[in-house]
Amino acid sequence: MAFVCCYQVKQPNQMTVEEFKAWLRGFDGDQDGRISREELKEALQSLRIWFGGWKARQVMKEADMDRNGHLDNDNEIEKLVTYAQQNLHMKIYQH
Ligand SMILES: [Ca+2]
Repeated sequence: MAFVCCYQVKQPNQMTVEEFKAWLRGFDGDQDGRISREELKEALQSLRIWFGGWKARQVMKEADMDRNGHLDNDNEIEKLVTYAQQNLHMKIYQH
């Protein structure tokens, strides 16, 4: 696959980790405090990130350390933050 430009962030993409978590919670459709791949996909698509579904799978591979299909603890969210910074070009500040 030869994608030259795989993503496009048009919304404000600078936030603190706390804001990032709050933003994520907005996509926690069933309000169970965990982020599933589907919820993550919606979050990515809301940023108009291309191939949101594909990227959501990549993120889960990287960040879902206990492989339970959800991002549900601080370590996993931390990984997600790192992924977003490195691969989604989001600027997330540690305060
Ligand atoms: Ca997990």
